[in-house]
Amino acid sequence: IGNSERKLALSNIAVAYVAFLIGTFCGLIQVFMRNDRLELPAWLDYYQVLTAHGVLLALIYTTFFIYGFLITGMSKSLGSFGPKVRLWSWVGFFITLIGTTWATVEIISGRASVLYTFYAPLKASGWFYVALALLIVGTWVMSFALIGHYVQWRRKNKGVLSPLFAYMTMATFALWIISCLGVVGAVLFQYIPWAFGFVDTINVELSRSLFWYFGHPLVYFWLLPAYMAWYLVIPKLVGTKVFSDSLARLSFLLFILFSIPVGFHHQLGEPGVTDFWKFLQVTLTFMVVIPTLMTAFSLFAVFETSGRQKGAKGLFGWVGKLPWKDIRFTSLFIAMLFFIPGGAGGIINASFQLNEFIHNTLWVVGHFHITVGAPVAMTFMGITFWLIPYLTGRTLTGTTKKLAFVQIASWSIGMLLMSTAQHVLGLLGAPRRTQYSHYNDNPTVLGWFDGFFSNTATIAIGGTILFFSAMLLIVIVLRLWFLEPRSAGQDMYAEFPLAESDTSATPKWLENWWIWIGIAIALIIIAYAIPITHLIQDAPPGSKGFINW
Ligand code: HAS
Repeated sequence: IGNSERKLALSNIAVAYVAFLIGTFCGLIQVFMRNDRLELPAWLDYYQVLTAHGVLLALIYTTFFIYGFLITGMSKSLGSFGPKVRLWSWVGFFITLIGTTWATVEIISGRASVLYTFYAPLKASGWFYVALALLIVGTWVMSFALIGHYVQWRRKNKGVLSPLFAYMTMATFALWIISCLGVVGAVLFQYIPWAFGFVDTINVELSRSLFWYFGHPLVYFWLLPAYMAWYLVIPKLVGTKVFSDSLARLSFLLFILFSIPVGFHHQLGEPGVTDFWKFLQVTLTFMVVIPTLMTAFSLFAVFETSGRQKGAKGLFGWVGKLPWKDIRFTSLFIAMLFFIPGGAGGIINASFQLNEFIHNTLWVVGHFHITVGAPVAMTFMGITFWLIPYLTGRTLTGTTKKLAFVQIASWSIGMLLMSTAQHVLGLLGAPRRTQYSHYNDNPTVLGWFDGFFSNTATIAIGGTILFFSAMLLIVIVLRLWFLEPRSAGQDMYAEFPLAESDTSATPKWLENWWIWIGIAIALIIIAYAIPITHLIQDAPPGSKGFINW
């Protein structure tokens, strides 16, 4: 890929890992505070640290890493960027960086302790919301630059299906751009006027609904790049092709359709939205499970095909033929394993009645650590092991490879301990988003901390192992960036492993974006138009309307 794309991708990855470093440190502070083992200095409080932890890891690490990965893959699969694409990608990167830095300064200085969901009536300084708006605009500029690259390629290759990596990138951007409309609406028309004092009140329920219109697809914005690695990198590593090109494309399309009109499943316990609309969105939530099951089917098919090609016999003989010693593979495989309980937990969350039981408990914290914190984060770690060498021209050698195994193993153990304890404590009723660990010594509550997995000490042990693993990852990143030897020619660790995908049987209509975006918009209107109208019309006096003046 071109030099400019290399620098651009590396710049994104560098910001991602700076955010990762600070964010994981905040995580360490977090687990000890909940365990009542740490007193913070007066200028720092629990919510400041929790906000920094959530924003830096869930929003900033993921976003910058995703762009680093997608920029590299788009350049690899469609060719070098033209001057305009290059220029706008850099412009987008700098806008996102300014937004990010500004938002982080607001959080660290204590002016935005509103958590990553920034629910009203918690109020941050107006500049925090301006910074968030910049962050999103920056990602849009980068996305549109890459969409421009794709459009140019399609003009030059009329009637040809685009390479699978580029297609999946476009689906991810479609999902991202449509979903951001909700949060952009809330930030521009509700939070900014309210936080700067132009209006006195805010329509709280509307702001939450607009947030979750964005917030749920946000989790698939994290997940889809991981799926890209599962669909395209894994078959290459196990020595075979993508199982089915059309299945892969269809599963990404289904995410565009079903990941957005489902935000109410985060608000099942809230007033203001009638059960009918909640039920409709819960039903659509179950539809979004289908593309994941398709992905699991496709990956098992890849594992089995490659195993059989290597002579595996019997029902599970192929397991022994998988390349376990290749850390690029092992890290992704463990990431996928975590998604089995992670996704099962998601189904529990989305079940209307069961949600009452787990909502606002530590269970939800356990859930998102074994979805975004394990399947997504560990896939990004697995990608890091070859993406940085690919971009810096270095390679992954003996010591760093061993460190990478230790890092993945320790992340898995830490996450297993921490998230299991979070799930169990959540079932026992321990609330989320609170610094109080002993709940005023309430006798019923003290019983929560008896067992090994119903104990905040286990969370703290898991969190400490995770922090150790995170620091190891930073060491690996630095070694891959600056210290590892230059790769000599054909080096497997300095390659972008992209599997072949046979498009001969793929129907062309799968790449007619207007049809799919049109259906997605229709579904969004069906699921949201009436309840949002009600939220505006029925708002309590003093908070009527969108902007409330
Ligand atoms: Fe979730 C809350 C429902 C998936 C992240 N979720 C959250 C929050 C986050 C989050 C961050 O319905 C907290 C938000 C907050 O701060 O309040 N979630 C779901 C459902 C799914 C789901 C139905 N979530 C994710 C993913 C996330 C993520 C993915 C991040 C990346 N979630 C909810 C709900 C809430 C929620 C409610 C609100 C709770 C509340 O009340 O507050 C589905 O997408 C899950 C589908 C997945 C499966 C698993 C099948 C998997 C298999 C294995 C996969 C293996 C493959 C490879 C593909 C059904 C079968 C095969 C190879 C191997 C080696 C196995």
